[in-house]
Amino acid sequence: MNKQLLIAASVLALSAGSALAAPIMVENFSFELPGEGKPGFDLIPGWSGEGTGGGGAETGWGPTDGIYTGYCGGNMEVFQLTGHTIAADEVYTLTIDARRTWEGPNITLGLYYDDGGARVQMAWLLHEFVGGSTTDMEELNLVALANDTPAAIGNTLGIQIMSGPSDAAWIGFDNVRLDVIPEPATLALLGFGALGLITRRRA
Ligand SMILES: [Ca+2]
Repeated sequence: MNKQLLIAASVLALSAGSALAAPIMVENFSFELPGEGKPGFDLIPGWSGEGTGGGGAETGWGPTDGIYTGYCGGNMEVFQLTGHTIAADEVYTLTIDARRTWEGPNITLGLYYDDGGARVQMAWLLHEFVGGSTTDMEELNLVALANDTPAAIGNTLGIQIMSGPSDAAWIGFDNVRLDVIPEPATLALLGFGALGLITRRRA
């Protein structure tokens, strides 16, 4: 193996971490279903809601995908268990667009693992909305490392959206995205695969 090939392989391996982030499916990520009326969380595929403030899906309020947004009052936890099993060395990025629709002081994004039906939080991001009684949609990001929560490994990954403490305060959200960067062993295999490709092309 010559030096040029080694350099090419190293660059590929280094760039693989960001380039190969893979999406994890988020069911009804944009709150477009069921697509009629103003359903509560008990009627929205993929999502559940618990708490006293209520909420669901509605049209308007600045959707960043489609025509519906999710919304809730205070003291609410909106959540979805994905189909992804947490593996060692994985890195997750949760991205959501969110706003204050009426006096909602803040939003907390969370990633959790399912422990026999209990939601155990792995990582969270508290964001305070700055502006008037309503604000525009803004993109929020939460990054979490599987290895920071060893008990999570082998369990299923979930998404949480939580609202602030006052029932009479409302937030809106849309376009929930979740990505995973593979563990280094997978990256190494991909790097070697790319190296093999280069070698064959030169042969
Ligand atoms: Ca939407």
